[in-house]
Amino acid sequence: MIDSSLYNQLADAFSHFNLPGSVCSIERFGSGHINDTYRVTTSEKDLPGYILQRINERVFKNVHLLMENIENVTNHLSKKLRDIPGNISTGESLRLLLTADQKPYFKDSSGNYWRVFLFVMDSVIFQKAMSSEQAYEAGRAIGEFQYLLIDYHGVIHETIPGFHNLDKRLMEFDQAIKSASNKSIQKAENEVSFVEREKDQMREMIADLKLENVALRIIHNDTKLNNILFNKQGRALCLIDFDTVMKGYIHYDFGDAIRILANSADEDEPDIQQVSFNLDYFKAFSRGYLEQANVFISPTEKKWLAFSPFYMTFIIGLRFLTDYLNGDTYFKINREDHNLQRARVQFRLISLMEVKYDSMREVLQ
Ligand code: ADP
Ligand code: GN1
Ligand code: MG
Repeated sequence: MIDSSLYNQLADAFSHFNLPGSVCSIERFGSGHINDTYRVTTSEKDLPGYILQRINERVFKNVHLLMENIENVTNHLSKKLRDIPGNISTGESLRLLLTADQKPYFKDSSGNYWRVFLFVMDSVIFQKAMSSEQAYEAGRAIGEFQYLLIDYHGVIHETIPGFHNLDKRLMEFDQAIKSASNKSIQKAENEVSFVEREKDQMREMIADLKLENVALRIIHNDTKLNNILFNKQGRALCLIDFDTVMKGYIHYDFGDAIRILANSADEDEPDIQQVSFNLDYFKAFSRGYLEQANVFISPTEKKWLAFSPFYMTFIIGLRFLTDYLNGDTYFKINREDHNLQRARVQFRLISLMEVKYDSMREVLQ
């Protein structure tokens, strides 16, 4: 429930975007781990409503540069989708709305930053994949997103430095171990050992991509399933959550999507016996992705696709574990040990993927 003081704050922030009609409802929306997200409906019944977000400033230190990225990328995508005829795409893209004075965000008197997107009409999201068709659609949407940004030559700021950099994440982890309580270290004993055991083999992918001079591309960097909107017929409409659109290896997007899609359990399932790796969804996703990416992907990039889910699942598991040891300062949590449970699921998934690795490589050959 939203209390009246928060409601007034939200309604006030929203009013600075000068949108038609009067506000009918404001509700918390979605289950992102970072920003505070609300759905706003208005008296304009023909419009699908809006997404109002308070941007997480602890995570995004420079909101101005963050929003410059989002404005540039959303403009580029809309233009491309207008210019490219038919069948490649559903034609949808995330649309950022400007304030009355044409700014991409509003800063209120308490220093909170707000932004508004058009609610994508008739869109739905999923926390978990329900079918191979859906996995295929997710792959297609992510491949298309990367493809549409190939000819983006504008500025892209690094909104979170070293976002998927393993050395940086391991340094943060070492730091967290030093300052963590004995109790949390004890509880996380198995997970801490897992990191120590696996970390060296995780370095190989990036080392080879660097050695082979594989170019960085503009990618999404946070391709979990609930950052993809679908229509009610099951077709992927577009990607959302552009906060981390930055330069990176395409493997980050491929691997992160598999981390969620091919796991039959939730990202934070408390019973790790529920975790299993769905090779059919991996296959379907790969097919959808490569249908788009085949036009730009290089042989070296392709060689590492099958490994990328290991890398990304490890990096994100490591971040959950680090946050747990730090006392949960980064990801939103709903219960005690939530971040530890999230880390456990990731590490369990890695062990299950190890068994399927040969089949994963075969799929991509
Ligand atoms: P976070 O960074 O916290 O994950 P997101 O930008 O991903 O925030 O938004 C949270 C949720 O809000 C999404 O998972 C999705 O359900 C919903 N959402 C965000 N933008 C839109 C949009 N333009 N149209 C419809 N739903 C949206
Ligand atoms: C966060 O914002 P959201 O919930 O889409 C996080 C991702 C993690 C993900 C794990 C900016 O994504 O990096 O992979 O949680 N986003 C940021 O679920 O840190
Ligand atoms: Mg999100």
